[in-house]
Amino acid sequence: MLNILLFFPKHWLTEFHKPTQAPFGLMMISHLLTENGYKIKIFDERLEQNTEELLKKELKNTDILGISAQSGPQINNGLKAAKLTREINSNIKIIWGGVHATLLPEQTLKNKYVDIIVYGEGEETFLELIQAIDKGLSLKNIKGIGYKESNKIILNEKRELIENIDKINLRWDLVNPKDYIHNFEKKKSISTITSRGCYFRCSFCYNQTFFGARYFRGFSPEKVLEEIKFLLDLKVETIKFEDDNFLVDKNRTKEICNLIKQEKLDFTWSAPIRAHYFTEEFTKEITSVGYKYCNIGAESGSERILKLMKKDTISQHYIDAARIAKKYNISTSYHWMLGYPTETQEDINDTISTINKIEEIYPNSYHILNIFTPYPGTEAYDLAIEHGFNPPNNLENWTKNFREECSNLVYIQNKKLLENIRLTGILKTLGKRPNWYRPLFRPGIKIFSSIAKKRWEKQNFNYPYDLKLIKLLKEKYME
Ligand code: B12
Ligand code: SF4
Repeated sequence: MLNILLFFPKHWLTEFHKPTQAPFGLMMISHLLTENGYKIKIFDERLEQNTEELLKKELKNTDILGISAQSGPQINNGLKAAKLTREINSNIKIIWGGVHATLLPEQTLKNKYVDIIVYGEGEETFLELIQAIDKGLSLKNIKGIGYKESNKIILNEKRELIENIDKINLRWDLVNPKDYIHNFEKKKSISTITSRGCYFRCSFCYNQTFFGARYFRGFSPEKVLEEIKFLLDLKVETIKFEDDNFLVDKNRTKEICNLIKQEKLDFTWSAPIRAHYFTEEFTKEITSVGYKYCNIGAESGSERILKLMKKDTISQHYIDAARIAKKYNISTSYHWMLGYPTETQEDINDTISTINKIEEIYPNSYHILNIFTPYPGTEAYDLAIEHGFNPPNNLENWTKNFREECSNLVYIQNKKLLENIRLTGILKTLGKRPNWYRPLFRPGIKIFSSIAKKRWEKQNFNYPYDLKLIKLLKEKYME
């Protein structure tokens, strides 16, 4: 039987806190293989200090190296591991999977450190692939993979999505769950994931390509309850549901809430929510069983941009959500995007003024601002290209931290101003939750945050000496 090593690369050069999410994708693709007798080891680079030494040791007993990566720095770290593997033993097959390989399969395959890619859902494909390699069979008929034959790239047919995802288990036994328990708002917390897809159709979201727009499958409420009980047995107080849209199916949510009530489980939990889901009735239901923290993907305060994004929300939803969130004492983070193609100063002003209105109602709300990043496989990516964005043309060039890299986003008129608004907004919010960060960073956060608050109030985003200093520190210590 083959020995399989699954590698989960770091997301950043400097990890400011320990990983808060386990490598769920790798834990899930391991299930069917483990059931079929294969030995799997998961190597989470984020937990290790010396990847090279440890990897060298592990590779001695490895036949297959699986690498998971989303677009961005994870690819860089994945490539480093692949290169090392090649140097040590060129017989080890290097298989890439995950969001990036799924969205850009051919371009990924072109890289010399990629032998095979698995695109789309990995569970059934990976099992079939490993069985074929094990038995020396042809890869020709395996759906959902791409490979090379005499330097030619072959992309097999797409695989259908798994109908009943209850047959997949999140294999916590292949990692040490304690590695992923972390402090969140002074409580012992852990993250999990219980569904795939979403009923909505946002233009910038990978869901449209990965699962198809408006398509959602969740673990059954009973299976979700089993997962919750397992996690609570680890003595955590808070569970974070990392699903794209855990609450999207209101009936499923209600059933889960009922089961939590029946079992009298006492814990707090978090999940992203769409602002218009914050109705009195629904909020009462979820908060009665511990819903306490939420992220709202607000994106913009401009109705024009929201429409263009196919967000199916209006800025008033965000303001109304603030009232409800405050009433039910839900710790709420709004996430905003600046620099969407065609965005004007007027649109930016609408975003700033929506944030101000929300903060007036709910001063404790958090606001995270980002520069819009065109990720492949989305409508927004095509729109960005239409407006002059020149996407990376090989795997190596997808390794930058695109989130902060606006140098190639040519359609943005005033990059400096946007970056200053973004950083000011974030710093202002960081001051509301200093305990999220390691003690070493806290005094700095306090000082920079109070300067940012003043800057935001005066709408003074020019001459940002404080921001320049932060940039310098970041360049020195972070990727
Ligand atoms: C948790 C999460 C994070 C966590 C940690 C990531 C983690 N543990 O994986 C953190 C907070 C760090 C994070 C950060 C960011 N994230 Co994020 N994140 C997620 C989220 C919500 C869940 C990831 C997950 O575990 N999914 C569940 C598993 C089962 O799915 P999966 O990993 O895709 O695995 C399946 C297949 O891909 C495949 N597979 C995966 N790996 C492998 C490997 C092999 C060998 C094989 C065979 C198969 C295979 O099989 C699996 C089972 O079917 C996803 C959305 C989502 N639902 O996936 C976004 C997502 C991955 N994130 C995204 C983004 C954009 C970001 C940020 C840029 C956000 C931001 N603005 O800061 C940063 C970038 C970080 C960085 N520097 O790289 C995008 C990525 C788009 C892209 N093209 O890559 C996603 C898809 C969200 C979205 N709506 O678009 N994220
Ligand atoms: S609501 Fe969230 S998960 Fe659903 S399509 Fe929009 S961004 Fe994607």
